[in-house]
Amino acid sequence: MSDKKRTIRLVVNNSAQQPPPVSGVYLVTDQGDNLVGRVRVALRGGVSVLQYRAKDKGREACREEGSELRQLCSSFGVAFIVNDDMQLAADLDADGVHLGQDDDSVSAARELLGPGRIIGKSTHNLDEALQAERDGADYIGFGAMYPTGSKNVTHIAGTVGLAAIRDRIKLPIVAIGGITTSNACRVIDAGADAVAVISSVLSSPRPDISAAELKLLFNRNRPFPRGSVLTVAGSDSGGGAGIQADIKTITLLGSYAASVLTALTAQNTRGVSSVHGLPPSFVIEQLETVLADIPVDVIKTGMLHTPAIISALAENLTERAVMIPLVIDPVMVAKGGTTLMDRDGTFVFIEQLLPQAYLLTPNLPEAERLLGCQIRTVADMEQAARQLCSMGAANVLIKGGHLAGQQSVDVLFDGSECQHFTAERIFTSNTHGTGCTYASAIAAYLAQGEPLRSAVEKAKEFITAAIRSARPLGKGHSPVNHYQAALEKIKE
Ligand code: 3NM
Repeated sequence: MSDKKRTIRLVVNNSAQQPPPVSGVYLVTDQGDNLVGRVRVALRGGVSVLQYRAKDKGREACREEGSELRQLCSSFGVAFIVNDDMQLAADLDADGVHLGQDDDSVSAARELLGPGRIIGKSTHNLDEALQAERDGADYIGFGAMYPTGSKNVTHIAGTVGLAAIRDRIKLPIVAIGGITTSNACRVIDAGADAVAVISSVLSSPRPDISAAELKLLFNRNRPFPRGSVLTVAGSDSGGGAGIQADIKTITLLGSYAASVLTALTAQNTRGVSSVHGLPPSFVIEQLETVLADIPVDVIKTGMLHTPAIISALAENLTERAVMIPLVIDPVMVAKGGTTLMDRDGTFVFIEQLLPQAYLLTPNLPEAERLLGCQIRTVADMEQAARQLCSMGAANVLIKGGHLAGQQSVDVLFDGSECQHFTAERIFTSNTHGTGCTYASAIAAYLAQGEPLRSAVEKAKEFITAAIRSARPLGKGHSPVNHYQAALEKIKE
């Protein structure tokens, strides 16, 4: 494999340090129907290695399916590795082979496959891991982390077992067994370079989303600025909302911020006096120029201004081979009442952009406009979040700031259950930039490898502190206090 190919195939992070040759999301195939179709969707989420594990299939069927998967991996720049069978690996011109303890030796596989191929070995304890290292393997599989329905495992090494061998083993460690988006943080924190998964991605209703969530978690131990967020939004000349609020939030919380402008506003704390939109082609040029060079972990959108910009953005994002998780703040009306997304824009938004959302973050008036119904209670918010999910958003956070009551309750629906995030209600009109800041904080925490619930929880604390500490500025709605809120979060 050439150096160039190796970089494209295996680098899944943006650290200045050289990443290990096997890292990130290592997907192992299952025996279910439509495997190639499900793997294709998963690869869009950001997989770095695919292991073809064909159990109980005839030789010809394996060759046919394996060859389709091999081509798919090549088109995504994903390493293709065959489980157990080094002859099949050679026949399929695979990038490598993964060997069990009872399979062929590393040296036999190296001899058959030739130089530059990746050879992995399953291990379950320190002795096996050290032996694999001495034998010249390129990485080790290590498991099981947790009980699993995908294989009859007899030994649970767990994260404790992983942490115990981590410092003794120089090879990349691919942890395996029962890993999900909920427990993967513990596995990564215990020292895994990659997580091998079957069911949590391939049995997911959204394999792309599950893979993307796992991939983001690998940012959690990177140096600062940790992860990068691209915000696509309008400029607020007053500095309290829009791109300005986004960049302050993302930077103060410790991520890198890039920006694509959609429109310039003449604006202060009292309102928007005019909006000067940018040509959709120039919005896309900014987007393409940034993405061609800067590794972006999360895209956050705010004011998109025109149906043509929404449509051009949606089209560009759908056509990307690997998706970038999208946090969409459906900005529709400015605090002072100016309409920022008209009826046509709303229609295009619902049709084209909303279905691409990893997370949609409407406030109550926005959720009402998107659904054409009234939302009066927390139960209504739950219902609305479910409906917006059924329109295609993977996760929906409906913000309850516009409801009455001593508590401000936000509702997150993740496609299976609702969770509430509650904070004291702060009775103030100093709320300029609240929506932009909250969505940007969630995007930054996601880019830093926080799972969604934790990202929303931390961002809710951040926005609450920013509203509480807002200082009077201008004669209208004063902006929230990004700096003070960030100081409080850093001190925690
Ligand atoms: N090997 P899931 S556990 C193939 O411990 C395999 O060596 C394991 O599937 C080991 O992600 C396992 O669905 C199954 O738990 C992994």
